[in-house]
Amino acid sequence: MTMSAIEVEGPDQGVGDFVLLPEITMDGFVENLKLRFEKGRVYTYIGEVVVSVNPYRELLLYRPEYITSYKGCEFFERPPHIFALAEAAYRTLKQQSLNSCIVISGESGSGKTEASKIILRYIAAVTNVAKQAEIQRISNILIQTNVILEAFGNSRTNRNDNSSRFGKYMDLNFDCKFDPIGGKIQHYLLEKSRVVKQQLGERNFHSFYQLLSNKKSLQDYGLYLKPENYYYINQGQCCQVDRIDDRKDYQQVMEAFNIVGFTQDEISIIWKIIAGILHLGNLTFADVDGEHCSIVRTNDQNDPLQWISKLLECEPSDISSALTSRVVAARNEVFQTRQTIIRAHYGRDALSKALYERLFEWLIKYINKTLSQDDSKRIENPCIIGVLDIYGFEVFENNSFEQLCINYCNEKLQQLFIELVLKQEQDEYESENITWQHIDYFNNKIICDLIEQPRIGIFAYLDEACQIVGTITDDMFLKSINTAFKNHNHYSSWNLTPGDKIWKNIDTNKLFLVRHYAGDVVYSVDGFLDKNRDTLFDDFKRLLFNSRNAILSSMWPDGEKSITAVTRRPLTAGTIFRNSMINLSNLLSSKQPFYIRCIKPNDEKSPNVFNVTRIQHQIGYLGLLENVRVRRAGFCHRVPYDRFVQRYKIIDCVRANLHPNGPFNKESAAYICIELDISNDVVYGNTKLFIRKPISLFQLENKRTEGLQPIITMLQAHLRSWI
Ligand code: AD9
Ligand code: MG
Repeated sequence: MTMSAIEVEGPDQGVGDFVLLPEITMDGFVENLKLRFEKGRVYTYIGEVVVSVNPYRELLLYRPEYITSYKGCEFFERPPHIFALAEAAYRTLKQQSLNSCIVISGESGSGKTEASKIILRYIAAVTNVAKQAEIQRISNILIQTNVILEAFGNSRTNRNDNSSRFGKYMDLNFDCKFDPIGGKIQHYLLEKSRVVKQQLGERNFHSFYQLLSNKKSLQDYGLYLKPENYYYINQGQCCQVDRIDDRKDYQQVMEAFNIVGFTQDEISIIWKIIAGILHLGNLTFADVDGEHCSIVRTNDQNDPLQWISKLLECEPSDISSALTSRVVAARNEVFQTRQTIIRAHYGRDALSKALYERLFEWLIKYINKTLSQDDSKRIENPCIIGVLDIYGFEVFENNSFEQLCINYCNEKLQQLFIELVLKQEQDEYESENITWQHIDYFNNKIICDLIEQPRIGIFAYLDEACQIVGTITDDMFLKSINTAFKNHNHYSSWNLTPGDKIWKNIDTNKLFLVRHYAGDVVYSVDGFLDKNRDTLFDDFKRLLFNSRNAILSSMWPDGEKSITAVTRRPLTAGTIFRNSMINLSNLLSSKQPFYIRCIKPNDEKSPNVFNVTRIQHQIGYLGLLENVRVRRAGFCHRVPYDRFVQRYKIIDCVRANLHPNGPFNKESAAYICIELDISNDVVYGNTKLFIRKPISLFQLENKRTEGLQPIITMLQAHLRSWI
């Protein structure tokens, strides 16, 4: 393949930028997207925003020759591609010394995580010029960290076989020569409830199945049963998934551990914790007298308690008492209370979730240490490209606290998109001294407020319920928000139809609905208070801090404190998440943003289905039509003078007003516009030329193609002779 074959994008491929559509209608938008999707052109621009449709098949678009072809190019000089956006972010850093961020949004399964990996690979490849060894090390670690984090933070859901169950923001740091020198990963709310519970058709985190696929080591972990026999991974009834090769993935994770630099001891305890959790799931309790319970022992090679003790390096008696009793301190007195069987099961699940969460946090901390800059060469203010890959908007049969957080997070990103895209346009028109006309579109701030506002948002009501001493229940919390938001346009209590108390196997007395920007979601309030409080009994913290395994013990430093020490009430999960989202918004708005808007073409994960209704819905809620309109409201295209003249000089060179070597300035641009008779449709800004109507851009492009046609024909003939 030659470069020319990569560059050529003919008229039958649809328009590469939606602003070039003759009319902005939903039908026209969808038709163009479909045409391009069918031709394997999954990227299309709206100005500098990349719209990406998940191809659900391997495309040849990411091969090294493509990387070379986009390297050093301006956004509009090549057919639309995610590489062009990565290049633009990198060039912003190099040419304008501005930190940039790439925000990838779209619903679950639309291709965000894949996009983030493609970007990472591109940046690793184009920056890999000098200082090979160190750059290679950093790039490699960055790429390998994804393998590890996906194994431990992703899972199969009913929407996506590899769904991110945590949010990830990655800072890539560059030195003054713009070579990568390190990075940092920030994570957001891991969906830890999945460790103990999965809906039908869904799996636990990949790591569990990967461990079980490695038959060689199962004896070391006492994992003699078939995967279907472990309670923590069998509830979804889909331990095996056609499109997932757990065994191969296990090998890759092991390789990644080695590349990132984990020691044998560290790798060993990671898998021991995973195995320990599997055993915990199979540990059951027997009722003693209605108030007390004891652990059921099997006295065979599968006895869970024996294996938990061996793997976590804790005494069986300590594990047993942490699970079946509670040590409480009151007025400097310490006493032990016994747990009921229900409380013991609850405690077991809480312990498993916490073990997994702490392991995940430890992995991130470890990776960050490896990615951090070498102290001897530390740069105070490195240049940064941030990449945000977060869980997409999702609606399941049963939606709980986690879905509210995930969907709220998507609301925040949508709001940021609205503010930044609008702001950018305004700023640009202002700095270029141009007047423009405002376009209205739906602002989802009202939904963000509904959820996040201090004192009067859903999270605030939830916190209030959690703080009340005494037995306040999920239902009471529901009542309070039903009253508070009864007149809110984006909230509704679930209206019961008499005789229809059960809906999709969910108790309808526990439901509320939020009208999100991307659609209505019915949440079940069941477990909200518990998940928000997120308390973990000190007994477990002490148990694991006292593990003989130093690495595991280091994950539980808070287990060291004395039983009688008074601690402040920790922040709730909802408040921590809300604060982290507000910080994330501020962080992103302090950088030059680049957007990728991902679209899921169908729910069957098929490369051949273009579901128009589903796609229209996504175009609608992502605000893409409005995006095009805003982009075209004033001007459909803007370009620095030098770039404009470079691209279109061929039009005027024929008349020899312009010399091929410039000058590439405002005057030369004016020559071209006069030549094409589009002067009335352009405005000359301080540094850029602004074009009002797409037709003028068409004209420019057509004339350019006419000028280039002889060259393209020659190249194509050359290519044919090659093949
Ligand atoms: V979620 O919000 O984490 O549930 P994502 O991240 O938006 O979701 P993901 O990137 O995981 O979706 O993509 C889903 C699947 O689509 C992948 O596992 C691939 O099988 C497929 N995919 C996505 N993008 C591409 C691509 N550029 N080329 C080929 C792709 N396949
Ligand atoms: Mg993802």
